[in-house]
Amino acid sequence: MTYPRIATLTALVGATLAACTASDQTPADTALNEVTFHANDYSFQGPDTISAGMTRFTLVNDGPGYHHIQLVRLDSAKTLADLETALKTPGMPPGWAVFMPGPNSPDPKGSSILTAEVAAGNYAVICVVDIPEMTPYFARGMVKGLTVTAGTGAMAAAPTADIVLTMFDYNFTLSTPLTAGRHVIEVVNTGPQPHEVFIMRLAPGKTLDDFGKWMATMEGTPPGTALGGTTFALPGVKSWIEVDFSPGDYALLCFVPDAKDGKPHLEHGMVQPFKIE
Ligand SMILES: [Cu+2]
Repeated sequence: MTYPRIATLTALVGATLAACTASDQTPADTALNEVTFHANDYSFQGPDTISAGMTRFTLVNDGPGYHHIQLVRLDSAKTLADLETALKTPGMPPGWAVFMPGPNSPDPKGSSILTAEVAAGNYAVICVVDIPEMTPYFARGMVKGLTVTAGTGAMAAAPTADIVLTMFDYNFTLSTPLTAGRHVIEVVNTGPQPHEVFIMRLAPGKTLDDFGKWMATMEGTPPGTALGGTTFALPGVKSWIEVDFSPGDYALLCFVPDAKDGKPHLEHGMVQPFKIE
């Protein structure tokens, strides 16, 4: 089947990105940073400045659309305006725009949580979701600046995960099967391409095909529930997501456009159905 795009980087088809440099060891806050952003059609509300370090992002989706957070570190003294200009150009993104994962989309009126290491620098918080009109929401105003200042000490420890989810070309593997209840999942991209994970739970009797068709219009009752995940992560990057699972049929999906043919990775096999008993 052909899926419409969601959470893709339409402007970045064919991109190959420089290796992540998020681990620049700037001084960080020793406590876990807690940061909340709200998203709606079409803007973000949240802090303008945070401290560097291990940061737990809570994304509250005020809806009505799907929204997520893609962090983009702006190196070389580039600005939000420079990024907005660059994103209008198809093809390889400039090397100064370093894409880092944030919480992927929950359902409207839902929330999703992701923890990641954030280095000092100037960032953009953007939403790349583009359904149903296929215009990425960052082009409609979902771009917010975020200044990350150097902290004062060693960085807080990463969350303790009970499962590791590995993303690679082209699938996902789990260190142990997921079970009902709340899990802290370490998500790592072993590449070579960038990947994301979007977690969805299908409504009873509904299929992924139903979900793909619904995304084309987003009209009527959705055939499933979005449970977050991570947005676009470069090879080598880790993040930690917190997800509650109840019994049902689920899938892990990657919509990142392929470097070779531009098709979403799920069309290359990056779709992993699973069941929670
Ligand atoms: Cu992928």
